[in-house]
Amino acid sequence: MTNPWWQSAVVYQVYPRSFQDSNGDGIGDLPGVTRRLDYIKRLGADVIWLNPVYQSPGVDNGYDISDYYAINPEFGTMTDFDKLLATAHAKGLKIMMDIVVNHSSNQNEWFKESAKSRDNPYADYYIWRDPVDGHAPNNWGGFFGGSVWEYVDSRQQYYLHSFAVEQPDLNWENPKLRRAVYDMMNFWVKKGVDGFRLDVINLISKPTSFADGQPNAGEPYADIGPIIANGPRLNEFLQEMHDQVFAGHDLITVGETPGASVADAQQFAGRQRHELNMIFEFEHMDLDGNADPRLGKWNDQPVKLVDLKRCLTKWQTGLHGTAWNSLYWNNHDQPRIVSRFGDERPAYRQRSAKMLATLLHFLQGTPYVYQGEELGMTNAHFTQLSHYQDLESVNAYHHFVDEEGAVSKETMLRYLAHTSRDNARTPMQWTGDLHAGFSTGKPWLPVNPNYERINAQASQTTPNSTFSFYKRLIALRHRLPVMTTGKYRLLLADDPAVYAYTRYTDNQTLLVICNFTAATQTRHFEQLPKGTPLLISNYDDDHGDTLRAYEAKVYLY
Ligand code: ISL
Ligand code: CA
Repeated sequence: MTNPWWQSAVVYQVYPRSFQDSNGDGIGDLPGVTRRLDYIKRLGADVIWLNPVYQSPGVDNGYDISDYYAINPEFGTMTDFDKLLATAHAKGLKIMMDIVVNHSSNQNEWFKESAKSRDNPYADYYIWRDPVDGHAPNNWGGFFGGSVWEYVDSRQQYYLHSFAVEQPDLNWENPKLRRAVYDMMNFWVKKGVDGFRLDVINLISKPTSFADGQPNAGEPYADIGPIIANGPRLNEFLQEMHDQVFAGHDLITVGETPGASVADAQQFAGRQRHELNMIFEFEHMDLDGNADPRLGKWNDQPVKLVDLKRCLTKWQTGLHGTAWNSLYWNNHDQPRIVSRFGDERPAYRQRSAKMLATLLHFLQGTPYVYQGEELGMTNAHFTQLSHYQDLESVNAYHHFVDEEGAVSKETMLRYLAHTSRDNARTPMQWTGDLHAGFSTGKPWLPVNPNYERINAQASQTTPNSTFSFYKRLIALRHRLPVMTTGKYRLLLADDPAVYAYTRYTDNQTLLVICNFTAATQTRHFEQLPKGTPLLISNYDDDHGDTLRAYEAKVYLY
């Protein structure tokens, strides 16, 4: 069986708002992306995942869509989109759209109609419930804080919103809604897009019972995430979507599935299941959660290497031969990996960024590179709440500091600096010039002051840069089938400092060795045949059993 193309492809994620501004309004846009396609091509990526570019009031930076058939004027016009797609295709780059169909914006015509009355053609496009004893129907709490229920006078009912109040959940039980979603997706397929990233797609099938959940101690609401994830009709809906949209097209499809287990992935992204090609799971991103369950993701703790090994190993072995995963350290929702699992001190930043890249790119799955990761871009280090724009961060601060007093102001600012989504969203650092070459105007989110040192121009003119290292890793994936197909075996499972593994087929082995510390380590790998040359390393030479600070090296034999 030959492997589908997307198994040996590399995806580059573009967050259009922060990538390249073309008209000086401080907001990245589609002509900006088009202008930078050669950069992505030079890196060697095959596919671009474009975060949502549809018309949106921007409450959640585009994840609140008011018109699925229109481009956000801040980003340009449909003509600009068509031009981007055509130019990308001419350069051999594919474009993957971000589709958000668990919810829409409350400014979407569908919702405006739905809210008017209980009997109009859109009445059942959203999830409406009667009040219970004059209150919200249950105690579910949303991803961005507060109750998931919002009362609307015109219907005298509540609607459900898993995320912000302005993001009402669509009612997938309604076949008319599903038809409308597939029609919309087919509109984009007809345009010639090459695939979809499906936002929180494992939340679309809601449970049959809307009974109260169990809140964490001291919290008024029960976290809706686990309650609505992997609902009873999810596989049916995904297979229907496959039949109605994907079938007969050679698309790349990835489902964002927070909370998914290995067994879930074997369904959504299983061979011959006709659902999705692959998923984004979050287990390795959730390893550094706060010990206090109320605080969830908000923390400032480093991850323990043995936990990371256990987690990645479970997925590598669990999915081998049965399903396909995506590989990522970063996206627009996560802090920068070099600040999180690496070491951003100037002496170690590039070294550790390359080490992390090595570890990830030799695993089985489709690698995703988030804009700026290939430069070793770091966290933003914002020091005041006013620096943040992300509603999740701002809501969490108000909730934990002002409402609950769960943590002090200083602690919460430290948590935000470590974890906030805005760490990933500061503008792309292109040059050492004003606003990092991102815009001639004032950027919508401050540029990281380290742009004078860390930028694409500097990275591309230095032979040993993080950029050129990513370029080499991507080229290797295209050249060596063992990176796509090889089996995975973890070595040194309990070692707290060194992550080592092999990938192997019947006649080839890759040995990957990564020192996760700034200290020198000594490890002996007896399986390595004497004299085997390095395939790739973040140092110029090989010191054998001695591993220098953040050293990463790979052998092929
Ligand atoms: O951001 C998160 C972790 O900090 C997640 O809880 C995130 O909200 C979840 O993974 C869903 O993310 C996606 O849908 C959200 C949107 O805000 C995110 O940007 C998007 O990636 C709602 O559409
Ligand atoms: Ca602009």
